Parts: sequence; C-alpha cells; structure tokens
Amino acid sequence: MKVQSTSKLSLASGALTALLVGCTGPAGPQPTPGPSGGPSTGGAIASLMKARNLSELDVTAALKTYMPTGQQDEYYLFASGGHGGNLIVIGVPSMRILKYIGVFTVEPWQGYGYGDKSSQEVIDGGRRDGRAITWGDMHHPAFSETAGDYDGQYIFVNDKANPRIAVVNLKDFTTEQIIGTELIESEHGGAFVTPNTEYVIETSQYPAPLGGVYADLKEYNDKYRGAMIFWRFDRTKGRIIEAESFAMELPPYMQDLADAGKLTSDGWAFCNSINTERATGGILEGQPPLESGSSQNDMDYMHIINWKQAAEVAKGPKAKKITGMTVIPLEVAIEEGLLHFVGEPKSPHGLDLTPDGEDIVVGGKLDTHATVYNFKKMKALIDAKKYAGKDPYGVPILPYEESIRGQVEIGLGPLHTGFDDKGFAYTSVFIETKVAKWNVKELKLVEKISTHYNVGHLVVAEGDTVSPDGRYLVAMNKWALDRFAPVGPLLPQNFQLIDLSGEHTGGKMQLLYDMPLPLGEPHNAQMIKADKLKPWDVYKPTGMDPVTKEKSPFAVEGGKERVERQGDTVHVYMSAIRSHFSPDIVRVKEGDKVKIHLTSLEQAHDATHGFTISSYNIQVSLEPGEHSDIEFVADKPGVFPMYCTEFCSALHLEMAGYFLVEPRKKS
Ligand code: CUK
Ligand code: CUA
Repeated sequence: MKVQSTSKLSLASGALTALLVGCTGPAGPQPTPGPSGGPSTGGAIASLMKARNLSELDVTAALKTYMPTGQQDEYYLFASGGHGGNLIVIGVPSMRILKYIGVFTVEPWQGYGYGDKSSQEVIDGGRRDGRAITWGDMHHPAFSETAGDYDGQYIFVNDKANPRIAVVNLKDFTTEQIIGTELIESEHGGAFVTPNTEYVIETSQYPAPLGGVYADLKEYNDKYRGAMIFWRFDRTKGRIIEAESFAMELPPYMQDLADAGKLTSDGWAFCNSINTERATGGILEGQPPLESGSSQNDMDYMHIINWKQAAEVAKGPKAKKITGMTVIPLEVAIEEGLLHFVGEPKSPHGLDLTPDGEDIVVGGKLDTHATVYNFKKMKALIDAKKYAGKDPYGVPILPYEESIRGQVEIGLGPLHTGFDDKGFAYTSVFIETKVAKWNVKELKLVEKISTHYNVGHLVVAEGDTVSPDGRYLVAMNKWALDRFAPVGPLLPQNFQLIDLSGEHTGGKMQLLYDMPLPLGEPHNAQMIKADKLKPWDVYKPTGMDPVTKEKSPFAVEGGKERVERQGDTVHVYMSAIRSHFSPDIVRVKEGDKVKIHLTSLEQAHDATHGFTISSYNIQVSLEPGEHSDIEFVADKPGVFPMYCTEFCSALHLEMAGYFLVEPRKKS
C-alpha cells in the first residue's frame, strides 16, 4: 500500500500567506486576537514549521480545520457506530466528537437503559420474538427530508444484524423508537427515506423464509425470499406506524443497498442485488463457498420498484399479512407492474441517485466502472413493456444497454458515490484505496486522491439531497494501519476529511485531517449544515419525558416532593436541583417495589445531574427540566448511597443521600 504524504502535493503559490492574512480564505469569523494582542507573526510560524517538519500544505490543512476556542463547526456529521450500536456526532471541519447517542446499545452516560423506564421501553421495542437484543450492527443513518432536502428534524438508522430501524429526534438527540419485524432475518438496504419522509426503506439482505419459519436450504429457490419494507413515518407523532407500513416480497437474491427516487424519479425506489445465482455456500457439503458460488453469472439485477403504486396495492385485497406485516406477494408485484429488474455488472454495492433524481450510479465492487442508469430511459422501457427477458420468478428484465447513460472508468473497486453542488460526483474506490472525482454530465474522471486505507463509504456535505453543498468530504476508511500510534491488533477506523473547495490548492482536492474512530465500524455517515439543527437547551415544560416529549404525569413540582406507600409499592416523588435531591433519604422494606419519579427542576442549559443507587445497576442522566421514572424491586437489604453522577456544582459531592432497605424479619 502506497503511503502518500500530503507534503508531496503541490500547493498553489502564496496559499499559506493568503490563509494567514485571511484575504482569500473561506468566509468566517476573523481570528480573535490572543493575549498578546494579535495573531502570531510569520517568523514564529516558520520556526514551528521547521521544528515539526511541516510543509506549507500541512499548515494550510491545519488552518482549515483548526477551531479557536468558542468557535463552532459549520457542519454536523452523524456517523453510524457500527457494531457499537450507537450514533456518533462529529463537528466538521474540526472533527471534534460532540456526542454519542445510545440507540441499539445501552449507554450509561445518557442513562440509556440503566433503570430509566422510558429509554428501557424504547430498547424493548427492538426485542425480537420477545428476546432482548442488546446491540445492533448500525450501517446507514438517514436524515428526515422535506422535498428531498434535509429538514433537520429526525435521523433514522438501521440494524443489519437484527433487522430494525430506530428513530432519533434531533431536538434533543434522543432515540425515541426502535421498531423491527420478524418478516425478515437480516437487512442492509436501510435506512433510506423517501423525499418527504413518507416512508423509511429497509431491505433484507440474506434471504430466509419470510416470517421466521423453518425451511431447509434445499428449498432455497422456493421458500426463501427477500423483501423491501416501507416503514410509514408519521411526522406529527414522530413515530413509525407498523399498521400503515408494508413490504414487497422479492426473489431470494441478496438485496443490497437501496435508495429512494427524487424529483424526476420520485415515487420509485431502487436496490442492488448480489448472488442472483442463489448460491447458498456449503463448504463441507460439497458446494462451493458462497463467494465463488455467487460469482458465476455476468450480471446481477437492480430492482426498480414503484413504491407509490405499491402503497395503493398494499391497501387492497391482494396484500397478505405475515407476522403482522402487510406484504405484497411477489406474483402480485409482477402482475401489478410494481417490480422490474435491469442487469448490473457483477457484484454491485453502492447505489446513489444524482441530485436531480435522473441518474442512478451503481458501483461495481469487482469492476473498474461506475455504471450510470438513466431513470427516464428505464421508465420509457417500462411503459413500452420492452423487456430483454424474465428472471426465473417472472420478473421482467429491462434491456441493459438501453437503460444506461454510460459508464465511467473509475479504478478498481468502486463502491459508493456522493455529489457536490458543481456537477461532480465522488466515488470511493475500495481496492485502489482512493476517492475519484468525476464529471456527472460528461462521465469523465477528473482527479483521484489517496485514502488511508480501503475507503468504504464516503459522505459529501448534504451530498445525497436535491441540493448538495459540496465543500467537505469525509472518507470512511476500513483500515488505519500506520496512521496512528499502534494499539494492538484491533485498530480504529480512520475518517479522513477532504476539502473539495480547491481553495489554496489550485482546484485540487486536499486531505485535511485524519480522525481515529474507535467505536465499532461506522459504515456510513450523513453531513448536515449546522444551522439546520435547532436543538433545545432545556426540557420545557419542566418534567418532560424525553421519549414522549410531553410533561410526565409523574412530574414532580418543587415543594411537592413526597413518599407514598401503596401496599408493597413505594412511590418516591423526588426533585433534583443544585445541589440536592429531595427527598435525600428513602426508606423501604426488603421486597418492596420502588418507583422513583425524578424531575430536574433546573432551567439552565448544561445544568445536568445524574442519579445512581449503589449496587442496583441504576444510572440516570437528568438534563435540565427532564423527568425520569426508575422502577425496580428492592430485593437486596442494606444501606445504599445514592448520589449525583455529574459534577454539577461546587457542592456536587454533597449531592447525595441514602437509600435504606430494611430486611424483612424471617418468620
Ligand atoms: S456498507 Cu454496509 S457493508 Cu458499503 Cu453501506 Cu459497509
Ligand atoms: Cu448534581 Cu452533581
């Protein structure tokens, strides 16, 4: 693997000087004068550069990402946490981590799943067959959209391993819902939203009999199926409504990445597939391994789905129910003209629509091309019923040559594509470990930049909307190798920030920053302009439940704190404000059911408290104005300190009390 130092790239002459004096630099706040009264002189910089062996280009990269204290980033990056099961919020261009959001995995800092009742109910929403699932394999976050543009209200994420979708509210960066279905057993093509967030798309990956029933692999062709699920999102409720959602049954190919049409192609959805050979592996059963069994054909099939019409069919008598999910059977999808295929170069992976919704770019993992399909051409073929043939299940296949606008020679292993505001596309090239920039109209390669190493997804600022911003690209690299100090055999991922502006580099892409990300494998991310988010400072009204976003019926008012016993249940109405809990002594008897209703009376931004009771595995984070209910059985007698787990004030250590569990007399 070639290591390319940034210092070998050429720098437009005078770029550093220009950046230093700020005359052609990006618009933004001027640097605040330091204590000495002004910015450092060129002499000091020159000696620093010499001492640290930095090139001019290194220094421009540093100046483009450095945030003086108090200045805020221009963009938020929401990265999936991979097998960490949580979301990671990062500022761009500084690449400072701003937050982890607990989603599929419990998260103690936020008190997510450590005794707090409403967050536990969210996590329990993701049970499968009643079984608790305590992690997720998160791949693809997707912002909610209005008219094809990010509206900053919600972000959706998927769990590939235990097919589920989660809804995160961007008012408080809190997970409000996890929903899944036993219809399918794994997924990959999610979460992707339709242009007005009518539906969140989730597509199965590894076929299985629908509904979680058993069938031997010998019956793969007949009994195994895939499905594309359209989860109905109700924006007024902020929830996915299962009863209004539907799925379309698909042949047992391995459906891969998906996306929704927009503008020209609004009302349609697309997904890739691999393994149209329907190989099942079976290395010890005389079969080739899946990887070779699935590489026999020349082409796989892109699926072209008319979801708007499918939504109507789903309401009619031809749909059936499987494990509570409305399903359009494959025969019905074919007969109603809802599903078409077109050939794709073998083993495709990424599928991305151009901002105008006209073209669909497919990356061929084992190919050197990105293939550009044209929606209008495909739609004309569908309308004329001009088919090249049918697949074994009867799905009509459009003629490939007449469906594409062309191919771009990209390099070995193109995967995912993002778009900027100037008519360029950026495709990650996994095997070559590069990002390739190409002209969408002319289908011509413009430039390549190295990544370190093995770039998977990449994200361009708002690059999958109808109006991309360009400017920044983050390459999400699978391998880090020599980039950071070694930390044993398991290394972090490497997020590399790339400047697309061409400023100070004569129009070239410039690598700005390497960021290690040691929290699962974040496959994909979404980048949104910071001013599109308007997060709350505090919960209002005081006593709000963060999941319902309503005042809790158990909210506690100052002066009305109390303990009420009802049989063997003890209700503790408790408040928290700097620097005490009230009540600060709670006495119960062994075996009592305890329900602590805890409200923060704080009104000031960032005045956060925590609450724990020793030995009971309880940890709650209490943001200003937040209400939390904690329920447990006091089955262990003893004396248990309870205290605030956030350093909230000078007397934080004194924000403590006792939870006393008196033993029952043995009779
Ligand atoms: S991905 Cu999920 S295997 Cu290329 Cu979207 Cu990483
Ligand atoms: Cu409240 Cu520390």
